Amino acid sequence: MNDADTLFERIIAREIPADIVYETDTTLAFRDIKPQAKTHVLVVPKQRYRNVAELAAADPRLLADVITSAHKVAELEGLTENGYRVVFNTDVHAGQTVFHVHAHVLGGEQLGFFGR
Ligand code: IU
Repeated sequence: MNDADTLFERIIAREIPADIVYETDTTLAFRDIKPQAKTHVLVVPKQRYRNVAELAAADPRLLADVITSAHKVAELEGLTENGYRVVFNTDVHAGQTVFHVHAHVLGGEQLGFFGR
C-alpha cells in the first residue's frame, strides 16, 4: 500500500478525534461524521487494505474480525432486534471516498432500498 495515508490511519493512531464505540486488537469502530441513518458506525481493520476484496484476498481472518466487530457494534447500539445493514463501498461507482477498507453499519430505523 503506497497511496497517501487516509484520515482513518490518523483516527486509528488517535492523531485526530473520533467518536469511538468499540475496539479490538485488530479493529476500530467509530461514528460516521455524516450519518446516513439514525445509527451509522464505521468498522475498520487497523491494518490498511484498499478495499474489501484486497482484505479478503490478503487476510480472511481479519475480514472475519471486521464482520464480528460490526455485529458487536450492532449489539452495543441496540440494532439486533430489528436488524441492520453492513455495506462495503468498493471503488468509483460505489462512491468509495476513503481508500482504507471500512464496513458501514447502518440501522436504528427502517432503511430504504438503495442503488441508483
Ligand atoms: P465511503 O464508503 O468511502 O464512501 O465512506 C467514507 C465514509 O467516511 C463517509 O460516510 C464519511 O462520512 C466518513 N468519514 C468519517 O466518518 N470521518 C472522516 O474523517 C472522513 C470520512 I475523511
